[in-house]
This record gives sequence, C-alpha cells and structure tokens, in this order.
Amino acid sequence: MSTHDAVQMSLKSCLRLARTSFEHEKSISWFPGHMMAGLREMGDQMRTVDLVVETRDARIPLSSINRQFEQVIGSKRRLVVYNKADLAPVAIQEVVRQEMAKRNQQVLFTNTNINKSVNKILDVAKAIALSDAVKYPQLVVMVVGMPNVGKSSLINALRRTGINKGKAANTGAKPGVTRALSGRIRVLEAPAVYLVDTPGVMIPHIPDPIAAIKDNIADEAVLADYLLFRLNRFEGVDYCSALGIDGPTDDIGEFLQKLGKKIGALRQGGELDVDKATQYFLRAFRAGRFGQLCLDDLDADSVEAYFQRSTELPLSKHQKAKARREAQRQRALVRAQSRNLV
Ligand SMILES: Nc1nc2c(ncn2[C@@H]2O[C@H](COP(=O)(O)OP(=O)(O)OP(=O)(O)O)[C@@H](O)[C@H]2O)c(=O)[nH]1
Ligand SMILES: [Mg+2]
Repeated sequence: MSTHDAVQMSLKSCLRLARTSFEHEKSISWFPGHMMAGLREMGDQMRTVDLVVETRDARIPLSSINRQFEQVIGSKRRLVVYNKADLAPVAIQEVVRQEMAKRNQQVLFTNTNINKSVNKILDVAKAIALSDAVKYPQLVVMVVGMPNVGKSSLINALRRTGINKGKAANTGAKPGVTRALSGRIRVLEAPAVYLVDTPGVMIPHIPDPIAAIKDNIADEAVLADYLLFRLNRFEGVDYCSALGIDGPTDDIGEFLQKLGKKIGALRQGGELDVDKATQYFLRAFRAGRFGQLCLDDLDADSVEAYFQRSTELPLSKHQKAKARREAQRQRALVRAQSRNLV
C-alpha cells in the first residue's frame, strides 16, 4: 500500500468516527390533519375488519412501529408485515422474527416486486377465510402503518397476484401519498378477500429524534444529515464509490456540495442546488444503492428498551375535534371515489 493510500485510509477511519452522536435542535412534530383523521377513521371502521396487516419497514424494524395503532387495532387479529425486505440484510429476519414472537406478533417479510413474497399475506388471509366460511363470507383486511412503508404498493401487488388486476392505490417515493382510507379493494375472488388502504400515520411528537428520524419524516435536510451520520458508522459501506464522489465526510454541507457537483445539480446562474442533491441522496438510499442496511440496533436489550419506552403522546382536545371533522369530510369523499374499485 502506498503512503498516500495509507493516509487516505486512516483519514477515512477518523472521518467515519467524527460524530459519535446525532444532534438535532428540537423534537419533530409532523402530524398533518389527514393522519389524525385517518387514525380516527381506522378506529371507526375497525369493527368491520377481520384482519389488520400492520406494515413496517424492514430497514427500521423498530422505528417503523407506531404504537398509536395499538389503541386502534385493540384485540383484532393482526399480521405484522416487514416490507422492503429486499433493502435490508437477510440476517435480520430471523432476529426480528424471534423478538416479535416474544411479543406474540406473527411476522412476514415481503418485497412488493416479488409475487411469491406478497402471496404469503394472501395465504394467511385465505386460511382465515376458509376456517369459517359462515363467519367470513368476505374477509376484510385493513392495511395500516407509518408513512412510506409500502402499504399501497402491497395492496397493488396483492391485487396483481390475487386477481390479475392493475393498480388500485396510488403510490410514491415520498411519505404522505395516501391521504384517506380507501374503499374496499378486491384482491381475491374465492374466498372473497378485500383490502382497505389507509394513510400512513406518523407518531405525533417524537421526543427523541435519534430514535425516530429514519425514513419517514418530512424534513429531508435532517434526514439526509442523519443518513450521512449513519452511513459513516457502518463498516464496509462505501457510499462514496456508489455515488462516484471522493472521500467520505461527516459534514453534510460539504457532502452535498460534492454530490451536487458530481450530478450537476445546479440552479440558474451555476449555484449549487442543495435540495436537488439532498433528494438524489435520499433516493439513492431508498433504492438500495448503498447495499442492504438496517438502521435500528436489534440486540435483545435495545429491542426491550424500545418496547419499554413509550413514544406515544395523547392527542389534545382540539386535535381530536379537528380529526373528527376531517374524518367526516373524507368519509363522504372516499365513499364517492371508491365505489368503482370493488
Ligand atoms: N425496494 C422496495 N421498494 C418498495 C417496496 N414496497 C414499496 N416500495 C416503494 O416505497 C415507496 C412508498 O410506497 P407506497 O406504497 O406509496 O407507501 P405507503 O405506505 O402507501 O405510503 P403513504 O401512502 O405515504 O403512507 C414507493 O416508492 C414504492 O415503490 C418494496 O418491497 N421494496
Ligand atoms: Mg399509500
């Protein structure tokens, strides 16, 4: 190894350790009206639901849990689906499966691009429907989860494999695409299985941004900074080569400058377009260009600590009233829109 390479390597390891914690000024509060309304509406419709598919993100097995769903789901039968499994290391699956089994949660891992993978959900739904044809003349499955975990993509995939029909739910790379509950979307003829899509619901106040800034928040600048911080701490992740830039850095400003130059993200007049570079970086991560990563610590103590900590704060009276009004408005809207999907 040349002296130059040795210096580069040692610089690289110093830089990787430059930040040992992630600082963020304030707690994050991103809980738009449609989420409140959606949560309320889910509760209202729950008595007509036979199975809840609680969708989470395999790259953040803990941080994609929203414990507000506990109140809504209650004792209803639940299947936990860790989606985007193609973007997470395969080795985490068994760990997560065991940790969730300790908490009585049945878990599946899915990738919405693979039919065989999503069919596992249909198998569970089918088994329930066939177990009591009188009780379940049609099985209604509600898909819930945090924003952007892939709920709508799952529904489309199930419709594709179940009845060979096209997209029924809108999907998108950014969180917050689905704004209201859908009508019942048919995904299987015999036994009859229907799915209900729901808007992603965020935790109303996140007291600990380190624990919660993962792939679901709206503030892209913070998310990009957090991502850089985490990527620097992963051994063996070479985001520089993946992006075609030289040398790692722990400074998000410097990093975005480099990336912006590389991809030609320029505003009129030649000034660097930081937002464009930020979005490019996040898209690359979401597309799995830095390899299969898991951003949560999954040793037994961390998992236990997660479940001990309550991140859930009750909604204020004002928020509840607002949610009620919004739910009424959206119910009328969705009823009108969804008739032709069943
Ligand atoms: N790699 C990968 N990407 C996925 C998978 N499932 C969904 N996606 C992508 O994730 C993004 C979000 O998908 P959506 O289905 O819109 O997510 P959602 O949970 O409905 O989001 P909201 O409606 O905003 O709550 C889209 O860009 C999808 O293409 C998956 O299994 N693997
Ligand atoms: Mg959606």
